[in-house]
Amino acid sequence: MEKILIIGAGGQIGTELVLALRKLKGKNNVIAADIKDECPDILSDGVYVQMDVLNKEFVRSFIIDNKITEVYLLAALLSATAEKNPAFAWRLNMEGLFTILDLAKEKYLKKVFWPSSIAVFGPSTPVDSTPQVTVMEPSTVYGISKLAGERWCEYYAKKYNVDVRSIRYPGLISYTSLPGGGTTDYAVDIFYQAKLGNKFSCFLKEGAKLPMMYMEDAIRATIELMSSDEKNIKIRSSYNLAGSSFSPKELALEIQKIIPDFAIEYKPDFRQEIADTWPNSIDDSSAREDWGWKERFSTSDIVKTMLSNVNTGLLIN
Ligand code: AKB
Repeated sequence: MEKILIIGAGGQIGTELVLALRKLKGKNNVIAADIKDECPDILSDGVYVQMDVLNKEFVRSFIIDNKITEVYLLAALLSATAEKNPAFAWRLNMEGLFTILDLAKEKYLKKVFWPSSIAVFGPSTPVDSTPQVTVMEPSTVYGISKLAGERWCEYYAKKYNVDVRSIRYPGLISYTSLPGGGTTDYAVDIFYQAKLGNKFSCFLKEGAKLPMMYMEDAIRATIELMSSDEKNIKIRSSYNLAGSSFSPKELALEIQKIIPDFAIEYKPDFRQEIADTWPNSIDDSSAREDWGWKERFSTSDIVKTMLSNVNTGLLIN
């Protein structure tokens, strides 16, 4: 029987992954863990544990004592926050990964999911249809930690037969919980401001085109990757994954099809420098061939779904 632990369950991906996995595997088989003392209301139908991923002894004993078989390790600092606190970002993004990979190496865990990001690419990477295997010279702390993590995942898989699986997530767009600390977060904030009837001040330039994906697609991809037969998983660093790609201007034009008065201004800050080093679009043919990935949400689907579902009350809580 699978017993799943999701670390970083209160974040943008974690929240939706817990909900989806509880639906699929039963709520008693999916434990949510996060640094926050209080369980987020939305996850209160199942077990919640306060967990600091840097408390190695606690993480180890929790996993061993509760006979956890599968871990999704989502706790991390994202690109913009990591630039403000590089030493802590490196520690947080790497140490937790080693704790979990070691537990898998010692056979306490059967399977591990660890998220990578398009941030592994850098200014010398080809920007259009970025291939799975290409030049990777990330220039952000977050990107460096994700690239190092990818190399370690592959190393543990090859040397110690650890079943670790990973996706290089693009910017993720969702309405259930707010993102925090990312360069792609503008593409979520924009919907709240549009819904409130406010002019949106964008921290990226109008032409900053980046790979993006609707959360439902990202969660489905994660679950499909994790449930695919082990023999299909040929890449143990991390899979490229594409949904749609758009710039702030293209997104604003899509929103204006539904809210014609929507206004946007561009005030690029330090996050534009991060975006400048990331691809415009991603070639995800390996994920398609190996485990059958196919996205469902186009940019216009994302816009329609977000505008009908964002709850501006979330901004206050
Ligand atoms: C970020 O912007 O830092 C993240 C990412 C692309 O990994 N959303």
